[in-house]
Amino acid sequence: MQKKVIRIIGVPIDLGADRRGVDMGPSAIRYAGLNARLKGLGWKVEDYGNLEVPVPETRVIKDKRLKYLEEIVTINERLHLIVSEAIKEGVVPLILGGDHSLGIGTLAGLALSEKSFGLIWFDTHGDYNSLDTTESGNIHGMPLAVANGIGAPELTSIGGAKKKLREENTVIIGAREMDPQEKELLRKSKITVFTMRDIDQVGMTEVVKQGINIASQGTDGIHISFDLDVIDPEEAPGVGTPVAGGITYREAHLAMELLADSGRISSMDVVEVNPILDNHNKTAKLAVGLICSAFGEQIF
Ligand code: HAR
Ligand code: MN
Ligand code: MN
Ligand code: MN
Repeated sequence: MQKKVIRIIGVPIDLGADRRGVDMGPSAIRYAGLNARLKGLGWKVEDYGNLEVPVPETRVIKDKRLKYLEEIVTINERLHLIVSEAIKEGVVPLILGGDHSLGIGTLAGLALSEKSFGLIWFDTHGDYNSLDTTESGNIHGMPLAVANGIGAPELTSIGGAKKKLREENTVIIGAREMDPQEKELLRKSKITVFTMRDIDQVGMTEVVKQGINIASQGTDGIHISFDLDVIDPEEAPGVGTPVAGGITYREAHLAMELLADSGRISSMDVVEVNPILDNHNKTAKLAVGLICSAFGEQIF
């Protein structure tokens, strides 16, 4: 990877999730030493600070099937412009969440540029709920579907009417919990899903190699959307929605190291860090380690 500029964009949003606390994620990740570590790797780091996000107590939920829709639209409208500007300038956007609803803005921003991107979505969840399949009404369970043109028009139209991802270049890694109807919807797509079972059976190396291959066909780069809840809660307790049986600390690092080796990473989201549930900022520190591995840090 050619080392140049990483632009950090904090999005302290928890309006897309029920459990409060992921709004503190960007602060926890910076506190864990992100900027200095990246600089130490030879990157020029531009920190754009955080987007302004309203506090839930100042707002009302208007539609229980799409909680805080208007606020989430406003934030993602702003985010997508910032991301597309970064890509146009040739810098690497690194978006710190916040809940995964920010993926809507990131992917819309990437789609605005003239380049095409493959997508690797590390997550316990499919984040592929539509208006009809969601059981929670939480928008952080929807971003991948929205990017694929499925969902509330207010969300799918951010950045224009077209689809924001190429299904055949999109991969989910680490899935282990999906809503029944969400699963059906995802099966109808051309998105490749590597579940925990696949990782158990063939190993992380093989899964990531295949993932990189799928995400690279005919694309200019790969966007990584990394939801910390993909990691086992023993090692990443500070996440919005912990689910047992996740990938290990080492598997997560290996995945980032292999992606770094590919030289194809062009942007990254790191989401769902919840400092309230964390143990002395352990999960944020892990997030920083993973970001650094993705951006070139090597053990030896
Ligand atoms: N599928 C559930 C829902 O729609 C849970 C989604 C949880 N999402 C995240 N992001 N934590 O992956 O509400
Ligand atoms: Mn908040
Ligand atoms: Mn997610
Ligand atoms: Mn998740």
